[in-house]
Amino acid sequence: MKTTDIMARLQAKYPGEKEYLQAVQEVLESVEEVYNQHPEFEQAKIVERMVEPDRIFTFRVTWVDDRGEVQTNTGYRVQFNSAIGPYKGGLRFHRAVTPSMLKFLGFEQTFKNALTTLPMGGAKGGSDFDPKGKSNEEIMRFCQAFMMELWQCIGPDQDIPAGDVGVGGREIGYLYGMYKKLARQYNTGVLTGKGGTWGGSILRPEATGFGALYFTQNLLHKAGKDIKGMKVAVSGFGNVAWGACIKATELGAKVVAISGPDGVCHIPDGITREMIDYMLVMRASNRDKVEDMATKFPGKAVFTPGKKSWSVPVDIALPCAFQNELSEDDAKELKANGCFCCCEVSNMGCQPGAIHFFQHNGILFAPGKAVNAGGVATSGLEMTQNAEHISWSGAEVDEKLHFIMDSIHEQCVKYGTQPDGSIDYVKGANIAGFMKVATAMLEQGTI
Ligand code: 2IT
Repeated sequence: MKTTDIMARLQAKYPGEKEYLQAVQEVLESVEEVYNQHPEFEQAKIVERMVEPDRIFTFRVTWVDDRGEVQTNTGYRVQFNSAIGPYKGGLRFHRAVTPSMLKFLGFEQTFKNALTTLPMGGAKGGSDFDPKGKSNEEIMRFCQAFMMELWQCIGPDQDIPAGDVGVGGREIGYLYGMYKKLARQYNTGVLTGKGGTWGGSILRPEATGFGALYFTQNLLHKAGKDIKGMKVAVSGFGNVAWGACIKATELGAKVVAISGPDGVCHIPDGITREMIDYMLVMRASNRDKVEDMATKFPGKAVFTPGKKSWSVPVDIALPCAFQNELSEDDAKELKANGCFCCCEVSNMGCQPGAIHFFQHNGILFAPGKAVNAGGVATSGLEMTQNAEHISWSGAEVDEKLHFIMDSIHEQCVKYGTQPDGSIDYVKGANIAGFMKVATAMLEQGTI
């Protein structure tokens, strides 16, 4: 396999699918050497098969807004790979959603899910619906209209969606309500991220952020450091940023920045529990403005429009928002301000130039598919609880999550340790996930 040849073919076939091509390139570069040591992979054309989704459902979603006007959006479900289990992955509602974005996310999800140690294949879905400024009733009507098409594609042993950007507990509730009505199936395991009284796992909302901090702790320990007393910059103020702020603060770090599309909030004394709770109110408002934090906590949070969290001097950067949110220039600014570690919590949050800069300038870096895998791992734990018709305590879920994050870190170390003793977490995560999926595909024959 030659990465350049495969990329040239994919670029010609899918011109303009920027995010998808970026994600594939990163994985292929990482695994090329190992792949070429396995002629049986080459013979079975594993890579050529693995970069193509199994199937993509595309559908029209029509709904009526609060003014009585008819609105039309496009919905998708990309079922990427089922080699190690049923399709699993979130739904993203965001105005910029395209097939390229969902293909990149589905591709990444396949390797991430393999890293969790649980039997889940990879998928992603969503819509170009923009939740910004929408009322609760509009959100409900959209979710119902979306499920009118999606329900035929999913099932608890087939494809299990969850949340992602723009889809949280409220949306999962509306989606599940409509699923039941259409499918007349009452197995709650068809979706994860549910409410606590109807099959949701304790700790699922916190899991992505908590898992990310467990991973960060492992990475720091391996490098002989501790998170206690560190200054941390987080981006975004959604579900993932929220969980990361809770755990970082609990572990003794100081979160001094959060951000939104409108700018950054600098919090010199560190985020408080009251402020963390307010992030939930901000998300539920659908205003998409981090400035609201500064309005609510004057003097404690200082808003600067048009700036990112990466402009605030910190020890550790945690991108928690969107793909490509951290550029090479941002990486340089972080380093100039003393940052020594970046754990990517968002999916593909760092641009390739930023990763390259981190890796060649002594900054510890770990990729999203390893760092944020605690979210989908806890979804997997939710599926187990649903299948057994039981519910575990928070302590039990947390212990399992912690164990899974430790194991993901170990896999990265196993496959990513370089001859000079340093750890390439990008390579480690990609090779570990790839080997598992490739081996399963090989064993299941040419399908
Ligand atoms: O990117 C992700 O891993 C998620 N949005 C969570 C997916 C899931 O199925 O819980």
